[in-house]
Amino acid sequence: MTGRRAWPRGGGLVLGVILASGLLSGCGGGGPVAPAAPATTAAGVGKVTTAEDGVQEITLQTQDDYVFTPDTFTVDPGQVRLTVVNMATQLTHNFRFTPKAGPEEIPASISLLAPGDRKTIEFTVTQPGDHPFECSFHVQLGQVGTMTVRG
Ligand SMILES: [Cu+2]
Repeated sequence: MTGRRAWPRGGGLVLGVILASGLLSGCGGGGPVAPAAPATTAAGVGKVTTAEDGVQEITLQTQDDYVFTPDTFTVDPGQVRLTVVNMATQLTHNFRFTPKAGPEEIPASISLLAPGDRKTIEFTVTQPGDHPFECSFHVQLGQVGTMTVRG
């Protein structure tokens, strides 16, 4: 229960790995989506770290498809600072916690994230469990994810 030491930021080697293996096996039909595979991963994407002020930080990436990278991550109860970077050249996305889907209401959201934008929100979580999130524009196309809060 003691405060944990702030981890140094950066270190930036991250997960090209999850991108390497096929993204969505269940993606039947394969619509004619933009050919741009997410060859570029923004720095710091995908890893939960603790900032110097003690707040947990996570950066997600979107691009010219309908996937959050990563689409799952885990935090401890407490404050979270979440950034979404949109590496797309075409698609605008957004970010919200799916209404009435998780164990608690998290009103923080990013209403619009144009190509090239990055935005950061902060919120506090108290309830352990799975907190589903989505891009409301593309939820029908499967652009969803899950933030797990540890018990
Ligand atoms: Cu989207």
